[in-house]
Amino acid sequence: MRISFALAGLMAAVASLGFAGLAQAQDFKPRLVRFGYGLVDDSNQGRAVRLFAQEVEKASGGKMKVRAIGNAALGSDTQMQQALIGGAQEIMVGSTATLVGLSQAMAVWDTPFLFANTREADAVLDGPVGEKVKATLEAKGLVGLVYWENGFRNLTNNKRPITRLEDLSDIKLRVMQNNVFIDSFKALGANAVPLPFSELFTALETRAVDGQENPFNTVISSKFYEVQKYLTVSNHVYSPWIVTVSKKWWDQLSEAEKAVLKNAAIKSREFERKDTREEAARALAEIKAKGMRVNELSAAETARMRDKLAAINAGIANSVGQTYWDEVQAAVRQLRSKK
Ligand code: TK8
Repeated sequence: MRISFALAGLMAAVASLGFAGLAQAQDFKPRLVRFGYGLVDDSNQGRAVRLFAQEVEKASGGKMKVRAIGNAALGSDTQMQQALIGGAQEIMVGSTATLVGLSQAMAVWDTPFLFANTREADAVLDGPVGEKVKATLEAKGLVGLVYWENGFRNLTNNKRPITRLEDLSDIKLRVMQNNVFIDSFKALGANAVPLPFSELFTALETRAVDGQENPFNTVISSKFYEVQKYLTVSNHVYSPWIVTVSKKWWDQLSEAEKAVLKNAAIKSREFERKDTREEAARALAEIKAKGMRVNELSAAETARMRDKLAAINAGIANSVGQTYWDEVQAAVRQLRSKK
């Protein structure tokens, strides 16, 4: 018993020291790590991928080289997931929402108005139930490392400011490819069109769709202000990103290599959330300066939206699994009761 405790302590020490500590050069093989993502290089996603790359290279003594490949050059989120599963790509970051086809449990994060603020999001995602949901990916051939912040989503469109729910009724709105998003926007009366993010800018530009919903950061980095006139602050759902690794590749790594990736992932998470929040805090001013017309959804209309969306909760609980649903709800309630 005592020996295994000592061993666990030693392993934790090795993990936290990384290459500079007890791990030896022979624990690392030369490895090329392709890290794909959907947004442009100059985005919160791109910046955090580069931070991760630097950390991994440093901690592996230059043995592991991370190549950051943005702009969906390796494919959309779902295409990259398949590449990871097959072992043709090592790492990616994308929306948890696009993983729902592989693991239904992931859809729990798409529950409208689940988190009231980022404090709740961080605590629940990084807590026990967040870990459990992340672990469901392993059976599908993916290892989830950490959640990053995509952020609270807001509506943009080309037709009109959304001031009442009814304003959505004739809007062709691009949504992420998953049932919770499709059902949510159908419940709100919009014409929900699922499309991969990599096709979104062109769809907006050619007016194949009228609008979309994403955090402020993405409206800026993807230059949606060039093709969208109105932004409505609705904060209708908090969207996480998740960093995932090919399990096929992960299983070939030494413990020291895995520890390097895990530590770099945690550092990238801290960096990414801070960076995203700083950018989001100044984003609205920039979006207005770019010429978009911004309005805030009133408290009364937000309440109506919330009520309409509550109608799909039972369906979400049913598809993600009642246990996950209940645990997430309990975790949120607990946070609210103790602050
Ligand atoms: C980027 C996407 C994006 C997401 C979306 O690959 O699809 O709207 O918000 O961040 O994952």
